[in-house]
Amino acid sequence: LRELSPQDLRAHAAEALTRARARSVALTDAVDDEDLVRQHSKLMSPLVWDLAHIGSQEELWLVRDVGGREALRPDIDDIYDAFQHARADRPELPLLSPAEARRYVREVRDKAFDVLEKVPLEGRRITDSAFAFGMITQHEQQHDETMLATHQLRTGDPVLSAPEPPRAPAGGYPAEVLVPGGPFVMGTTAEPWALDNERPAHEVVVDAFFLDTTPVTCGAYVEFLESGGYAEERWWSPAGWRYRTEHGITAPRFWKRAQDGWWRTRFGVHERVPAAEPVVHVSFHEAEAYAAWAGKRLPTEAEWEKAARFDPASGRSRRYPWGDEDPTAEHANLGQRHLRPAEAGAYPAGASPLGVRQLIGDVWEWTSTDFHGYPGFAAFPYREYSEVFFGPEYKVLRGGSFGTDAAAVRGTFRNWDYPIRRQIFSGFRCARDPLPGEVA
Ligand code: AVJ
Ligand code: FE
Repeated sequence: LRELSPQDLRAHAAEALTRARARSVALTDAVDDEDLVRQHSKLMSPLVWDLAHIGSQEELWLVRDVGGREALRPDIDDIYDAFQHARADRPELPLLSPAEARRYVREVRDKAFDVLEKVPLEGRRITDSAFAFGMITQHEQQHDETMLATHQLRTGDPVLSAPEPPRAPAGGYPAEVLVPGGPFVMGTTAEPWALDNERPAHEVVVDAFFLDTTPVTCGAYVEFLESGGYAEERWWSPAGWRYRTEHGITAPRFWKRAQDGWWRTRFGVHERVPAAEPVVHVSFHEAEAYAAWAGKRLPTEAEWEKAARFDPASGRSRRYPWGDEDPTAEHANLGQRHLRPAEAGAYPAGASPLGVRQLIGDVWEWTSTDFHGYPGFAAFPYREYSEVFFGPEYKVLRGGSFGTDAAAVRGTFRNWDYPIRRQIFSGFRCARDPLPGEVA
């Protein structure tokens, strides 16, 4: 990783903040004020809460903490503290109006840019001044993905549009590849914007395993459905079966069976379920049941990261499947450039050395691993960022989705959620152990 000068760090931070804001503005300008203050689902905040919360975190960390400046709106700290109020309760709070929220985030941003120009800037460690700008950029981009999920939950005519993602090129590639056993370096110490839970780099030994070269498609998932997968307890874990039964789950979220096959709604568009596209909006339990039905299993988090980062030629862990270069539009479906996953097999330029595709972008991928800190974990900047979520209730997801920005995902990035959640852009791919005698 090259060392940036303070001037380059400033330019990079300013560009990343500006790009995040363009997305926040697009997502909140797409709907009217009534829509902004409405709660579209108990699982989500009103969009206007996300907007002002983005400003509030920026005020706390960049303006007050890094800049040492006076508070703009100390009176609203509590309202926009995610740990004080559950999402379901946020519509009842005395929120800033859409106009006030827009003005507030603009005022905070002006001050943050002033701080960026004036503070001495250093760059590589999590405790460096530059990290706070990276953290706040990623925070805004994470809320942009959350707001996109809220858009998916709203009803009414479509308000968002984007070009179609690239098709998968013709040409054969294997359905699965063998990832060699042995040690690799998991996590990172050197990646400047890596969050606390991605640190530190540490060696992990993984046994040889097979991994699917693409995420599981809607077409494959329909076979599971049509063969009665949701009616057969044997494919489901006890917790998964309880969840399926209690919630009356019969298909991925947003899917409906019609006379002529499966349909779904996607950002207000009613469309046929596309067979070639990775399945999205499935819970961990559904992913696990599908894998059992297919005679496979979900990868562990370490297996996923080894497949995404390990270069067998050098023995080194890379930043991304394709190398150390930041993602471009050729590598991965990221950044809300498209409002859907690309067909399985797309983005050949983003494949790993072993030929695993679409590890970054398209859909978040459920792993079988509970969310825990790595050996030597140190909470930064506060325990609520990730440490308070460590434990068996949360499963790790990897790789980012079409809704995730390049600034907010990398080979080491870790997302987490409850195994029942599926309003997020979640899919999966399968792994399996080698058969006896299959691996030398
Ligand atoms: C990493 C996506 C689980 O949305 O709860 C946003 C990101 N943290 N604000 C979340 C986050 C604080 C977080 N996830
Ligand atoms: Fe937040």
